[in-house]
Amino acid sequence: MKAGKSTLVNALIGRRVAPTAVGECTRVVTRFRYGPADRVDVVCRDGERRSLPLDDDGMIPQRLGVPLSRVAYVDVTLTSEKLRDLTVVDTPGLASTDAMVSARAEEAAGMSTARADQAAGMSTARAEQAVGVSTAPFDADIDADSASEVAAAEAVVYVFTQAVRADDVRALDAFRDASARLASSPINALGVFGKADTLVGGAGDPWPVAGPLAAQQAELLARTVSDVVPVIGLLAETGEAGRLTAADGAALRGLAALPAGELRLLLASVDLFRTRPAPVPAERRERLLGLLDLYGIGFAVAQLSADPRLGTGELVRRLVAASGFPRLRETLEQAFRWRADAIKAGWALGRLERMAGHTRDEHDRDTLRDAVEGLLRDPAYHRLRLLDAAQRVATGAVPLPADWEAELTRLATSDDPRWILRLPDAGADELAAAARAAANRWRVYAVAGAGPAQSRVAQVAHRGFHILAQQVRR
Ligand SMILES: Nc1nc2c(ncn2[C@@H]2O[C@H](COP(=O)(O)OP(=O)(O)OP(=O)(O)O)[C@@H](O)[C@H]2O)c(=O)[nH]1
Ligand SMILES: [Mg+2]
Repeated sequence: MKAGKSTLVNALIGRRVAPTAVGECTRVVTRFRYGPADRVDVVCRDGERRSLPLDDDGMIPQRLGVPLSRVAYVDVTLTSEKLRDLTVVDTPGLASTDAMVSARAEEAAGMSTARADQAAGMSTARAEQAVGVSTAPFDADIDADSASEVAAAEAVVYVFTQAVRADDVRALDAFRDASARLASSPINALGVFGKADTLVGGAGDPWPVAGPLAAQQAELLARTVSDVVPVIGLLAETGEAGRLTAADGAALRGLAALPAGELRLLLASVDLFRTRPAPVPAERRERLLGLLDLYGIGFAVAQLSADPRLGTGELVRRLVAASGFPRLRETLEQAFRWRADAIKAGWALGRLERMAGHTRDEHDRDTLRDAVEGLLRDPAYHRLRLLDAAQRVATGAVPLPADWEAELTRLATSDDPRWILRLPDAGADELAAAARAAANRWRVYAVAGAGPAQSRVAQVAHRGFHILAQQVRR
């Protein structure tokens, strides 16, 4: 909750469309996809659709005009190029167990707010008043709408903050539990350590802490996510959505011209930044806080001090680079995208098989079955089996020795034989020989020593390397 999910969604879309105000909770599942016109449709549980205009700021309106309990999801189509081949789903936050408890206690005491009443049925929204008191960041009861959206997604990005700590076993257990129920695994899920800038006070540099902390979280969550990427979503949103204006740039330049000592005082805390005398009006300062927060302001001012002629466009580029966001987007685009095709193909095949099972007409049924069988024999289909096997191993359901697991994961998640076989400079012959050797090793493993579950996985890996050896030679 409040980890910066909607802010990241806006950065991915390249527009500020999802509400992210401090008090603003995401209360319904919102789907963003490409369309010929900007359009917000509230889709009700009974199938009714109601169109709404975006509000004056170009954002999803606060009031959906339908009681939240009736809303299945909000379907947003945008002309944004970034959505051409990507659909992004924003879900309500997973509330902390403690926050839930205190919210319920509050309700019982008759103190529940109108907002909480409005949100009846959306358990995650009720904890709003109690954010920040959590010791466990994940709620055991993910609301059903979020759960089914996430289960249907080809990739899942979990956004959390420093709440997932090495010593917080309860938090980690809850997280693993949630991930298992959402059918996500390290093969398709990524962790984002959000709001990395808020780790250290004031405008201090968070990266020396954020990097190692994220690495530690990645280790702890190795059975749940493939990696944990630290991100300052706010800087990414401001940059990607083009929110920093020339006037903002001018104000930052004004601050950069201040004596170093004065600047240090100004950037020591949000309060000081708001109240100390400075050549920038209070309103503009407030705006800068909303766009960049203290670390972002400090970063921008430092860039401008070092190079007073720096243009606002270049400044924005540097802010985005400093946000850690490019690494996140690259991972999504490269690692997840082609896997997404394999996963979609798997669903389609599953459906066709079921359809064949239900078809009465004999001729139709045979035609369908022949087609499906033809596809199953295609070496390309083996990729799906590999993904499935790697997924079972990655979640710990089928334990394998670490280096065997790593090899299987590489085979299942890449089509680059040099990377899979860890032979970056090898020629085709050497690669083919290495792939054959790997295939043999897995065959031996499948027959000897391993249990039945391991054996099945090993057979899939064996065939995968066999296919790889053939492909390399071609
Ligand atoms: N300093 C800082 N603030 C951020 C960052 N990302 C988001 N915020 C702020 O944190 C608040 C909550 O962000 P949201 O994106 O709405 O968080 P969320 O996870 O969508 O919240 P819920 O949907 O309510 O669970 C907003 O005021 C954001 O501007 C960040 O990287 N740094
Ligand atoms: Mg949100």
